[in-house]
Amino acid sequence: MLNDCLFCKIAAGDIPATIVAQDDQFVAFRDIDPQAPTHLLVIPREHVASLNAAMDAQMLGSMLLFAKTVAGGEGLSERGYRVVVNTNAEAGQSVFHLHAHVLGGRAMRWPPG
Ligand code: DGP
Repeated sequence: MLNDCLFCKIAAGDIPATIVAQDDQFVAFRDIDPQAPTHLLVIPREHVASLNAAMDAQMLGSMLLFAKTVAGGEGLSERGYRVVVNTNAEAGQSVFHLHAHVLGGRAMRWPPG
């Protein structure tokens, strides 16, 4: 755990969040500024700053499976959803603890903004 990391604190339960699923490796919670009717964040409990810093293929694969499971739990499997990993400045990453956005509940446009 990184002492000054917001998402490490959420994973540890030190900062409240609306948690929808968790296991020993990952936590999924509702984004504080939702961009779609369903907007969840999936984070690893382990501190990894961004996708650039992620080297553990098992963790990355399991994180994607976890995102799929929580999307299903939100009823999005059939109608569709989007999983987004913003990485560094031009992608708009604002919290430097790896996270996957799970967005759904409305039609998504392409290309993304
Ligand atoms: P990104 O811009 O990709 O780094 O996404 C960070 C997301 O984190 C952004 O959509 C807003 C969300 N967020 C920031 N602070 C908090 C918080 O304290 N609680 C929750 N639940 N979400 C937060």
